[in-house]
Amino acid sequence: METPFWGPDFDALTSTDPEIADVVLGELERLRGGLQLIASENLTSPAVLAALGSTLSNKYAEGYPGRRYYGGCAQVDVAEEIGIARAKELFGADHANLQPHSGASANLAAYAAFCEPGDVVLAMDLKQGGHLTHGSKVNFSGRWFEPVAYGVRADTELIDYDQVRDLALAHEPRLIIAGATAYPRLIDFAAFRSIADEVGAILMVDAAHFVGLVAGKAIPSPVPFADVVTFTTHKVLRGPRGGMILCRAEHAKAIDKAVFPFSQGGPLMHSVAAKAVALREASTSDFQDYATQVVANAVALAKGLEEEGMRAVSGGTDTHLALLDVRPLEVTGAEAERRCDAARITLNKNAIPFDPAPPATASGIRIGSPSVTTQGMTEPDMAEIARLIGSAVRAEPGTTAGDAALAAAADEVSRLATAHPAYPRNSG
Ligand code: DSN
Repeated sequence: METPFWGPDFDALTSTDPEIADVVLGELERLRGGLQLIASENLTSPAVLAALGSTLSNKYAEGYPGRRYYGGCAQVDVAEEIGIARAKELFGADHANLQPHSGASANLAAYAAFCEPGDVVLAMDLKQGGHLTHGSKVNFSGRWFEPVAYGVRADTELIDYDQVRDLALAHEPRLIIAGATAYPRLIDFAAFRSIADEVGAILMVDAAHFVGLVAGKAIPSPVPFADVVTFTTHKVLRGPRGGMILCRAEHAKAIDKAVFPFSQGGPLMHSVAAKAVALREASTSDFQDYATQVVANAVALAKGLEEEGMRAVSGGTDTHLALLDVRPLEVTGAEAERRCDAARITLNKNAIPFDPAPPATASGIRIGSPSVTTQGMTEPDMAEIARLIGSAVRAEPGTTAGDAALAAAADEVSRLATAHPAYPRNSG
C-alpha cells in the first residue's frame, strides 16, 4: 500500500533547505557520538517525533475538544481527548490540561488560576535547586508576586521542612510550590500538604523533573497530595517538548481558563498529539522498567563520581539526577562542564546549596541518567561513564598530558555511545 504523504520527509528538507538539513543531521550525529547527561533531557521516540512532524501542526484549535473557536477540529479533538484520558488514567488525576506550550507556561497558568498580583508565593530558592518560575526576580513570578524562599538544611542538604512551615506560618502564602530542578532526593509531599492545610494555601507541585519516574512507578506520586501538578513532558517522561497540568476536579475550570484564553492562544495540536503518544508509551511495563533503571543508573553514576573524588550533594540520589560538588578536584563547575564537553560528555555546571561561587561559575555539576538509560545502558556502563567524567575533569586542557587524556576519554565515550546508539538505524 502506498504511504500517504503526511509530513516528515527528510529528502524534502534536504532539497528545500540544505543548511537546516545539515543542522538536523549534525545534531543527530552529536547525539550518536557522545553521552547526554543533562538531567532535563531525553531521547524521545520515533513515534513521538512522527506526531510532532505531522500536519496537525497546521490546525488552529483555540478552546477545548467540542468547544473550539474554529471549524475542522474533529481530528484534533480526538487527539486531545485521547491524551486527556490517558493522562488522567496514568496519573490517577481528576483533570488534565495538555495545552501548555512549556513548563513555564504551565506554571504561569497555575499562578493565574489561584493568585492575584501581589499574592505571597512560598517556593524553593533558585540558588538551592528551585526554578526561575518559582519566584526569581528576573521572571514574572518574582515581579508580579511576592516570593518567599525556602531552602535546604546546611547539615543534610535536604529540604528544611521546619523552615517551610515557619515561613508559611509567618507569611501566610496563597500558594506553596514543591518541586525543583536540582534536588536529587524524594520530596515529602504529605509534609507539604499538611503545611498548606495549616495555613490555608494551595499546594502546587512542579513535577517537571521527576514526573516520568512517577509515571513509571519508580517513585511516589504527588497527585494525591497536590491541588495542582504542573510539569514538562520532555524530561524523564520522554515526550515532546511541552507542558501539562493535572488538578483536582474543583480546580478544573480555573486551570482550563488560565491556560486558554488567559495565558495562551491556539494550542500546538501536533504537540498535544505527541504528548498523547508519549503518555501511551509511559503506560507500558517497559516504561516502568525504564524508570526503575533510570534511578538505578543515577545512583550508580553518583557513587562512581564519589569514587572519582567528587562529593555528592545530600550523599547521593533517589531520582534521575545527582548534584556533585567538584571543588575536591580543584575545578569550578564551569571548568568541569567545559572539560567534559571536550570529551563529548554533555552535562551542566550547577550551583550547589550555599555555593560561594557565582551561578555562571558554580561549584557543582548536575548529571542525569534519562538519556543514557533510553540508550539501554545499565549500572556497569555508569561505572565506566563515572570513570570517564573523572578523567576528563582532572585533565587540564592546553597541557600535553591533559589534551591526551581528553582525547582518550573522547574515544572511549565514542565507543560506549556506538555500542548503545541513540536512534539506532532500525528504531523507526
Ligand atoms: N531548564 C530545565 C532544567 O534543566 O532543569 C528546567 O526548566
